[in-house]
Amino acid sequence: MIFSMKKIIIGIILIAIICIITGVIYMQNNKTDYQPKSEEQIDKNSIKYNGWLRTRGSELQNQHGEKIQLKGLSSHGIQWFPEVITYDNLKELKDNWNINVFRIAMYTDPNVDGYIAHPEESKEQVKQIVEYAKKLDLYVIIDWHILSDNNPQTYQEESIKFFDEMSKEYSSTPNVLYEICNEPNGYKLSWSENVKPYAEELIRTIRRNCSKSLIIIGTPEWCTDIKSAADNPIKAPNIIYSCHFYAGTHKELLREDIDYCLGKNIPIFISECGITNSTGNGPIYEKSFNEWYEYINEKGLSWIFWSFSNKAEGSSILKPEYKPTVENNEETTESVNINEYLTETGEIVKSLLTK
Ligand code: IDC
Repeated sequence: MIFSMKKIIIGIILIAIICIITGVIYMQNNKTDYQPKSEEQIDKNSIKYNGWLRTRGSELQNQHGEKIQLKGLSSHGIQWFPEVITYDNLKELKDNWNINVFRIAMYTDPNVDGYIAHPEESKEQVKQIVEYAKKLDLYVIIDWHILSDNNPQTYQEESIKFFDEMSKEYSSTPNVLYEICNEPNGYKLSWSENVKPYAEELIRTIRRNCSKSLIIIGTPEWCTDIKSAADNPIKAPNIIYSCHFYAGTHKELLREDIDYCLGKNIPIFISECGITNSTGNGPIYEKSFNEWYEYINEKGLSWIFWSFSNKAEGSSILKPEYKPTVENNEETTESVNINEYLTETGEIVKSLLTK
């Protein structure tokens, strides 16, 4: 009797030991590097956190389905003002101006030395800026900046080739967003006949290489005829329509059109806006811009300001005297702080971005 009791107790102890050993081995094998972080430790502005952006209804969301607002600056034409787009300047804009997106305006028109005239050089410039953005954890928009070439179909073949190459190159880079035509315009141009078929073709091209990237679609009338798109939208996921405003030219009526689109679950992205009139020059319309700013934030829209350049015109953020670097001696150059060369426009925009 005593003998069998002993056996039972030894058996129980053995089973307990086996269970403990198995448990320890299981825990070891399932250990991951993931350390749950407290709310403060997660950088909610990082691309690691936000990842591929997407649209749901009229909302722009991060990869977790949380609403996200991008805000940032657009370059001027990279063929004209490339030297101000340095790594140091983008770092300053990210760290101290709180931008989370930078737009690369790559003009297309060969008559203004755009991509069609210099494809290789333009691509190199774009890639360089994308590299900066990757290092700085910034979203970046590759903007096919049509303007005086009115109809995006004019250079559709070149556009397909360009975006095919870019979307292959950046197929696993969530930083990169594609803006397939800056501002379709011209009295003969229509959404249904020209812009929409062009956009559908370009969406197909990009999607073949990258299923997740956000694609920004220009709308007629220099991106103010957003209602045409809302009334005949493209059936494809993760696209967003662009609306552009210039505070001296566009006011309440355009905001009503945006309301119309949002009411129909059409997402809108302000991929370009300015504080002057639509010429990009002349006086500053601060009051009107503030009205826009309030509206944008009330709706949680993403916005990008024109322009991060030192051209002598009202829309520029930097004074023409600004030179990005100074030479200290024959071998070293030092970058110059942009904040010492801000125009009135630059001061206003900085204060809004950092509010
Ligand atoms: C303007 C520039 C100006 C340049 C002109 C033509 O500010 O220096 O001479 O383009 O290339 C847009 C366009 C944008 C314009 C801007 C201001 O997308 O290229 O830049 N604007 O006119 N749409 C509405 C206004």
